[in-house]
Amino acid sequence: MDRRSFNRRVMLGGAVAATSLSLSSEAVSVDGPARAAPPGGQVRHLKLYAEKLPDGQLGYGFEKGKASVPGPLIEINEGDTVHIEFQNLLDVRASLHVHGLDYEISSDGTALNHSDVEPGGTRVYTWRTHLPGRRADGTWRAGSAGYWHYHDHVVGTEHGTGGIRKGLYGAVIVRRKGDVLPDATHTIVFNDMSINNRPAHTGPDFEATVGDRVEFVMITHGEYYHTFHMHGHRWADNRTGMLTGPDDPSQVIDNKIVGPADSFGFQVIAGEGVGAGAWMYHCHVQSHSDMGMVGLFLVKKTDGTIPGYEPHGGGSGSGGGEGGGHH
Ligand SMILES: [Cu+2]
Repeated sequence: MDRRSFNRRVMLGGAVAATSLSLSSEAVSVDGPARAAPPGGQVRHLKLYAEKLPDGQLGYGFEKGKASVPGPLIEINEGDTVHIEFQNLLDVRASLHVHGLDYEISSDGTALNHSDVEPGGTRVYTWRTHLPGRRADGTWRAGSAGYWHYHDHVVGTEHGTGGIRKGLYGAVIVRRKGDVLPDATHTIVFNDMSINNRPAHTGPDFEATVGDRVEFVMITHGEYYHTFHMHGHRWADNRTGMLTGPDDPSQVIDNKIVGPADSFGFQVIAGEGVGAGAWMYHCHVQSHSDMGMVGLFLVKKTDGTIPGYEPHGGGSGSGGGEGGGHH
C-alpha cells in the first residue's frame, strides 16, 4: 500500500521515443502512460499522534510508537475532506495546523483560539479542499491542489517554535484530478540548519532506479532562508513542478530560494538524460552546504549499482516521511 504498485523501468532500445540526447550510458524512457490522480470528493478519516522520540525529538505518526521526522505524508485529492483524530501523547500541549487547505477556526490548531490539545487529550481536526472555479462575481478562485504542509503551533513557545524545531512537521499533497502520480514521494525539510532534523552531513539520502518517476516535497522551517538545489535534475516552477506542455511558460529551474513555511514540490525521472549516480541535493547558500545541509539522490542502474559511489555508511535509506501512503 505504501509503495506504488510498479516502477517504470528503463527500456533499452524501446520503441517509444527513447531519444536521450545525452552522452550517458543509459538512455531513459518510461513505459506506458503515466498514472493519474482520480477525482476527489471522498471523506477520509485519519489518526495522528504526537509523541516524543527516543532521541528527544518530537514527531507525528499514524500509529502510536511510529512517529517520525518528518511526520507521515498526508496525500489527498482535491475535493476530499479529512477528519484527523489527533491524540497528543506529549507532556505539554500540542496541536495540528495545516497550510493551504480549508478549515474552520476550530481546526486552526493555535493557542490563540483554544484549538490546541492538552497532554493526553484528543481533538478532531477537519480539513476540507475545493476545486477551482468561478465566483459569483466573475473572479477566479484557486483550487486546493498543491504541495502543502502541517505542523504544531503551540509547543515550546507561544507560536510553536519549539515544536517545529524538534520535528513536529510533515507534508500534505493535494492532487488535482489528472495529476501525474509518481512511483515514490520523498519529503525534504530544511529546518534551521538541518535537513529533516538529522545531524549535519548525514543525509537523508533517497534511492531510486534510473527511469523511476520520483516526487520530492520540499518544505522549509526555522530561522533561516535557504536555496534548494538538486544536481542533474530540473523541474518547472509551477504548481506540480512539471510542464503541462510545449507552451507552458513556467520557468524550468534546478535551484529555488526558500524561506520559513514555504513548500513546493516536483517530479523528476531519475537519471533522465544524465544516467545513474549519487546526485547531490543541498542548500546552495555556500556556508550552509559546508555546514552539512547536503543529501544524496541515489539513482541506481537497473543492475542496482551506482557508478562511482561508495557508501560511507549511515544516511542511506533513512528518509523519514518516505513513501506515498494513499490516505
Ligand atoms: Cu541554507
